[in-house]
Amino acid sequence: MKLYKTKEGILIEKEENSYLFKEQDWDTFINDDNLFEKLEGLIQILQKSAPVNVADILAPIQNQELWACGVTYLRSKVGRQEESKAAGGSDFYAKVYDAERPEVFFKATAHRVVGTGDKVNIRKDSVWDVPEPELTLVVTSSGKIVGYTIGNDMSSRSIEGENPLYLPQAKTYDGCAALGPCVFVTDQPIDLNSLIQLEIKRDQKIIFEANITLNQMKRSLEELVSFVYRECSFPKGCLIMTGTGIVPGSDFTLHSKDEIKISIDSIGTLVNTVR
Ligand code: DO4
Ligand code: MG
Repeated sequence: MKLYKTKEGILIEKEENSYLFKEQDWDTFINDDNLFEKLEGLIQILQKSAPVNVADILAPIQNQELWACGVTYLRSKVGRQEESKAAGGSDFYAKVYDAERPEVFFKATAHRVVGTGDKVNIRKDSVWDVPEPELTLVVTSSGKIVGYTIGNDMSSRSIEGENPLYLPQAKTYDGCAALGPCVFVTDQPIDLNSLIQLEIKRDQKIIFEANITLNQMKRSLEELVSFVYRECSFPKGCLIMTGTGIVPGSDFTLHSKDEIKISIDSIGTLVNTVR
């Protein structure tokens, strides 16, 4: 089942049918360990509605914090080592890839996040920017993964590469993340053979495309949740980006007006343009 946060309310989509649940508080609705069973129950009693209107879709976040994990795929480790060689950061990335404790960092609150169809941002003080396509977990206060969405962890490689201590500036700024289009809710763990695909278009032409399967991730999803939840409570639940396995080559940087499309099997496609 797919769950959309929309301007009209919360829309549940199951196979070809849609059900609109109006005037519902997203925070209360989503922060439910029995979300899948709740949706199964609701579609028995709700009237069918019109299918989701893409222009009405909002980012699936309200008062949840958005956290992110890093260097969870080999490609991310290698890309980061390349960009930080001059700053001597190379060792840190090799160590964190192999360490028991993963890299986790605070990414944003809803205020800095956009939904599908909206504009992501690149910083004016950055000269090297990339999107990072990431499976993103929807986690309740108790630490249960109840859904999956698509995330774009926009990143400044020039700032991050200059000094790894600049990570918060490379990662967190207005328009630094996109989430959506929906939350995929299932009673089974997501299939780790699912493909993440990234396509970037400039002037209607594809200038970069790549894909990777989730099973290339070095760590388990539960492991990442358990580290984010160590000594942190999340009264409204939390969204967790799980890291990128796709890093374009060093000669690539995003431009204003580029279109970024990220697809993950079973979830859908998140589309954004650069402001
Ligand atoms: O250490 C830098 C950030 C890593 C990251 O965001 C990723 O691997 O996805
Ligand atoms: Mg990332």
